[in-house]
Amino acid sequence: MSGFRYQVGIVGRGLTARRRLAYAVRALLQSPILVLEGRALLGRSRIKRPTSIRFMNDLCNATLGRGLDVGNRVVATLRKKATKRFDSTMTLDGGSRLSAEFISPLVAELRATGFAKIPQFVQRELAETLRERIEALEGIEPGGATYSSMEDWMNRGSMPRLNVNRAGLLAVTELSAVDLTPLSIVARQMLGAAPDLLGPHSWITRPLPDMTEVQKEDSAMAYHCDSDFFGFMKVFLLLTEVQQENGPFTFLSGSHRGKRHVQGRVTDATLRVEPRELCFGTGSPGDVVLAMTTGWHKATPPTAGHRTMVQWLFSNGLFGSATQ
Ligand SMILES: O=C(O)CCC(=O)C(=O)O
Repeated sequence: MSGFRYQVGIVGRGLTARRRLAYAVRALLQSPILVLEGRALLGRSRIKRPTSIRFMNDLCNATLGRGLDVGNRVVATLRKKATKRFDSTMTLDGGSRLSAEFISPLVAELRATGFAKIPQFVQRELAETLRERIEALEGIEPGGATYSSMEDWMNRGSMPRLNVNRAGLLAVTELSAVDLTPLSIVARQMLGAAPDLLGPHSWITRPLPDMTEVQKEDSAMAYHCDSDFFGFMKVFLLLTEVQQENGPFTFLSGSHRGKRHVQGRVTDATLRVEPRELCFGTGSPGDVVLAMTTGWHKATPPTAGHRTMVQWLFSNGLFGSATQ
């Protein structure tokens, strides 16, 4: 894959053949967890053992990501019945968001680049209401400091990211007005299986002068690849105007298909990405960004304003991350 120069750039971060072998051995030793967490694997319950995610990371590191792709196909086969049930309840409806004309181009774009946008998936008015409600909620910085609202964080906070309190978020009744059905059909096509829905989560990002590499890493503003589940797709709903200066979600086009690893986060210089290879989650309140975040991605460090988003995740089974 000649376009993936950045793979050369990351050699030397420790993923030598010997390190990969060590990850493979540890993954093998942990593999009984697949049976112990069989119900989660099939999407019938949440995981009970938090070490599941370590197994996923080890597998991903050992196989440069390919193990997740193979695992996804195996899980899809095991979940055939659930997928049949899902397919029988979803009827494509010509001319609407549930039509093949809406779904197919999105799936094609996601397969090719790992990234797609849907303008005005949610009406602007609803997005603005959601923003108002969410920015008034309590939140927590990656370091653990808590704030009563976005305004409080803006005045006293020390990090560029605030995670909105989940209990508060679940009480935002307007969120249930967001119909995710068309996105679940896209996810079904991308994952090859009936999707499980996780979320919502929400966070706010803002500029911080002289941000350190550690602050960037802790705030998802350094490149990384996710390995939450064998197969998954993330959905981001923009609630603010997001232009380049507001720190859009950034995705390295096509990197969901390439070799990758999950060992930590890397700087822009280490990854050696050309600007033309990047897709940006810019847009307006109500726009949706879809991304296969097994590929390289981050939030661009913002220089102006702030960005508020809601995220959902569609997974193939529930083995892996303990995320709600
Ligand atoms: O906030 C962002 O744009 C990045 C989010 C991210 O890295 C993730 O959801 O894995």
